Amino acid sequence: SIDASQLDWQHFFHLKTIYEWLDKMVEKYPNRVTVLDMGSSTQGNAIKGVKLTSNANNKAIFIESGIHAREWISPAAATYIINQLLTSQDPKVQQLAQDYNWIIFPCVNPDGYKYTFEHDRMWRKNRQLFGTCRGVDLNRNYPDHWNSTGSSSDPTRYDFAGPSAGSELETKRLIDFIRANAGKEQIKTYIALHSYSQMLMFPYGYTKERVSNYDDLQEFGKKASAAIKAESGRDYVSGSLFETIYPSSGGSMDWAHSEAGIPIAYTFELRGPPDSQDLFILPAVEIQPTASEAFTAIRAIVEAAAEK
Ligand code: ING
Ligand code: ZN
Repeated sequence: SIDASQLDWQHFFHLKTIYEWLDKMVEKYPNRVTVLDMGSSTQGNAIKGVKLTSNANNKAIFIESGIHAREWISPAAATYIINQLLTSQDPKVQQLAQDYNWIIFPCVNPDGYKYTFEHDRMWRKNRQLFGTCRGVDLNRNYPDHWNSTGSSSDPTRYDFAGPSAGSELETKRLIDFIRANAGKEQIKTYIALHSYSQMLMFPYGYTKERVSNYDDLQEFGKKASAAIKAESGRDYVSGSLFETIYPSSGGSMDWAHSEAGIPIAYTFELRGPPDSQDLFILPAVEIQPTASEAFTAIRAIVEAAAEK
């Protein structure tokens, strides 16, 4: 087993190391951390996460990371946030760890993530086989207006929606977990972490129609952007996903909001590299400031929502 100090947020880590670190956190903080397992992926890898608890009656915040394999900053930011919630000396962070339960899955596409370390750094989808090619874009596979816009029916494409809505095991695992736990754990906030583009986006992805709580989500997003600006000087654009990045259907966020009834749902696009053609390859020195921006935005959203 590894020394937990190996996860230093100055390098990107293999799936195995991330999972060993999660186990280490349970050993170190047995009263506060439990390991969760959604079940196995298409290729038999576990989809592991943690729940950070201080009070069983707390409302919960759910963080989904690593749905796109090559977006390595996403799992790195998830472990950074777990570490902050467990170790920060900042009284405001300690308060958030007290007041909410945090359910965090650093890598919901473990097959794809492994593949980016072992074979192809730019792989995005899962590794399901379709004749001579592979992979479903898991963020186009969710059963909410599935494959209606901004996705493809062609398995060779990077945005292949899959053969049917919710066809992929990874999608089923996440849906089953949320269905079993959204009510029981009072999950009120769903955050999906991606890169790159510096955006804080809320539903919908599939239509320009406004969600019923559009004004709240816009307001919380603006507060989160302002908090990031104050921290690092970076500009993060906020708005609905359809209006801000591009129309797309079958994303986990739309499903979490519309089908699972989680009112506060965001997809963050974190930093890309300062100047490079490979916009998913963030230099490791950017992990800490980028992960910190993600946490700052989440804190701002949670605090703004609590004041409502
Ligand atoms: N962007 C997201 C993508 O899946 C997105 C944007 C989020 C689309 C949620 C649909 C739903 O394309 C990246 N960079 O992956
Ligand atoms: Zn992505």
